[in-house]
This record gives sequence, C-alpha cells and structure tokens, in this order.
Amino acid sequence: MTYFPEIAAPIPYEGPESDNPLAFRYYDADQMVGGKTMSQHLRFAVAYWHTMKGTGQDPFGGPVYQRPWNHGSSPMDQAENTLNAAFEFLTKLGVDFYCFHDRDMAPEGDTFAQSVDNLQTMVAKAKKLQQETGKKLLWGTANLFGHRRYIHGAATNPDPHVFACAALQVKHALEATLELGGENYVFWGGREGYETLLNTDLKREREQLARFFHMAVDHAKKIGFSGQFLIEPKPKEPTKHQYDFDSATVIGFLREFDLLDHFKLNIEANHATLAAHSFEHDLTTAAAAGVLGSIDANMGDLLLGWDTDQFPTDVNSMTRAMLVLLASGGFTSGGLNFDAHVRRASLDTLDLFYAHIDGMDTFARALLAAHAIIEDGRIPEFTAQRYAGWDKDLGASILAGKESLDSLATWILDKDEPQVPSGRQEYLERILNFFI
Ligand code: XUL
Ligand code: CO
Repeated sequence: MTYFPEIAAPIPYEGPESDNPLAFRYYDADQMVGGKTMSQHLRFAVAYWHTMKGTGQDPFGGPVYQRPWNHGSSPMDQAENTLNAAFEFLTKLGVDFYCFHDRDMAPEGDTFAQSVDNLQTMVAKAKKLQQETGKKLLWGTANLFGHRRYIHGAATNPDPHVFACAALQVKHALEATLELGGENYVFWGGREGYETLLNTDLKREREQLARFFHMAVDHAKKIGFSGQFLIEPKPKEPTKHQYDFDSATVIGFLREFDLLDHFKLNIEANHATLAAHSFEHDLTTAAAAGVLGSIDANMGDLLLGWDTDQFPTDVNSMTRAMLVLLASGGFTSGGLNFDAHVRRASLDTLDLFYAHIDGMDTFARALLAAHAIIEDGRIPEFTAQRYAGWDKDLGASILAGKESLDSLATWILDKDEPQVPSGRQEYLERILNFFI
C-alpha cells in the first residue's frame, strides 16, 4: 500500500540549475559545509500533527483535506494507517526525524487506562517502523491543551485533579519518548496562561507550573531518560497571556524556580514574531544564556497577528537565524522541526511535498549563506571591533570589577569627548545580501 503514489522514489538533489519543483536545488544531504554535512547541520524533522493529522480546519469551516490515510475500521486502525503514511512520507522526503504529541499518534480512549494503552500500542508499532526505516524521533510531547478538561490550563489549572491528568499524560509521553530513543522532550505551554486576572491567581499558577517541571525532571531521572528537556516560548494564543511569553521570560522563570540546569529552549519563528521580536532576537537571547536547544521552523505573515505557521520561504530571515545557530556552535540534540502547515486551500498530498522541499531548500540556502558570511568575516569582525575597547585597558578593568563610579569620574574628568563612530548598518546589510 502506498499513500504517496505520485512520488516514486526519494526526492533527489538536482542542483541550482534544476527546474524540477519536486527536486532539491540546494539541500544536498551529504554536502560538507565547514566540517559537517548539511543533514548533520540541519537535522530536519516533520511535525506529525500538521503534516499527518492536519485537516485544513479553521474558525470558519471544518476539515477539508481528504487524506488517504485518514480512515480505518476503528480509531486505532486509522492511527496505524496514519503511522504507516508518516514513515512513507519521511522516507520519500529524505528527512531523518519526526516529532509528535501523544494524541497525534494514538487516540484518546474512553478511560484514562485505555488512553495509556492506546499510546503504548502505537509506540511499539512506531519503534518497529523506526528500526525498518532508520528514521528517528527528535522529540516527543504531550497534548495538554486539546481536551475539554484543559480549558483552564493543565499544570496551572485551579483544580489539582486536572494537574494529575496532565501528570499522567506527561509520565507516559516521556516514557514513550524514551522507548523511541527521542533526543529531546518538549513542553509547549498550551493553555498555561490566562484570559483575565479577575479569576486568576498568577503567583500560584506559576508555582504550580514550576512544580510540574520539577516532577518531570525527577521522573526522567527515575526512568533513565537522558534527553534534553525543552520549553517552547509563545506570547499569546490560545490564551491572551501565555506564561512562557518569550525567551527572556522563560529564562527568568527557569532561574527563579531552579530549573535552568535541566531545560533549554525550543524557539519557534512565528512565536518570536508574535512577541514582537524577530526570530533571530529570540534565538540570540537563548544562545546568550547558553540554552538554545532546538528550533520550530516556520514563519508568520507580517500582515496577520496570529500564528499562521507557514513553511519558511524567506531566505534572508532564515540566514540571520542560521548565523545565530552557527555562532552558537550548532545543534547538539536539537534540530529544525517544521512546525508548519500548508494553507487550507492546498488540498493535495503533493502540496505537503512542495512545502517541505521548499522549506528544506530555504534552510540549505540559509546555511550556505551564513557559513559564507562567517568565512568572509567582515560582519563578525565589524561587530567584534565595535566592542574591542572592552577587551583591554579601561574596559577590561571595569569588567574585572576594579573600577567604581568615583574612579571613573576621576579618570574621565580631564579627557576629551569620546569619538562616535558610524554603526554602518547599511554597509552590513549590503555585505549580508552579497551572500543571499
Ligand atoms: C503551538 C505549537 C505546538 C508545539 C508543540 O503553537 O507550536 O505545536 O510546537 O506542542
Ligand atoms: Co511549535
């Protein structure tokens, strides 16, 4: 049985001269770029929820896609068809990793016990398919936002009974991730946030969330999960005010609750822009704190104020992102997960291929451009030069704690006004564009 009969063989690399939209023009998995292959740098992953489970539904209309895997004699039968289609898709696309929520892969049962059982059954099947195809799990997570019980939040719920439901799900999602050799485990804040402070005790809710994370850390130790925990910031949607607003907020939260040693961040482009930051701003903030873990690759629409989760096609923006990633040393356990979906009107399974292929080519171009910019050296050297004064004499003495307001006031008194240099933004943008 094939779910993608239009694609006979894995998508080939044909080079920049190719005019074939079903071939890579830039993504050449084995091409070396500064000591690593493209696939080692980029570590692409397919998002199970969008690509396999997306229906095209929006607030104005129901499901519109007619996926050939989206049927079966029972919910579990359908889940198995979907799993088979997922591994066929990964193989034909040539992507090594996938990411999933517990409820993407296995349907909710009539009882808690049945939901657990459904997940374990599907995980065993996924493990077998991983062994057969060589595909790997980048990260697992739990869907703590879709079910009615979570409308007031999961870990931040006013009712500890709901907190226990979330604990059950995370325990099993974590165990599933371990069983599948997942390299990371993600917490995206779902409905951990609020609509109005008239009914919300923000202090309690943040403390509950921290307790929940500590319980996950303890459970990971207990079962021997040594993967990386990741928190994915997002400022709004579904709640008006999400607690994990942006990189800076999450880093502060982790530090406040003594969790910084156990977590890194999973930065999503469209979440950064919803927080009124650029993608590279949130990446840079995470990298500066040593917690840049992984990336949800997508892009938003500057004319729309919500999470449109479009496939990344903007080479300029992704080049700026890759500059941050390369400067921070690249991925270790993380990767580029396409948390993106095709538009409602993109009805065909072939559209899933066009979308991923262009996203992969976009990041391949961005990687090549960022690598060339670093090799060229003019941009990083300009920035380093701006701060050179801090590496010696007065600057070094200030940073070493050897100066005071008094000593500096005395030092500056008989000096001239500082020389004020140009910031050269347009020159730097010009150099950047040489490589794009
Ligand atoms: C929601 C979002 C999620 C997380 C995983 O905006 O990005 O899909 O990536 O729960
Ligand atoms: Co995401």
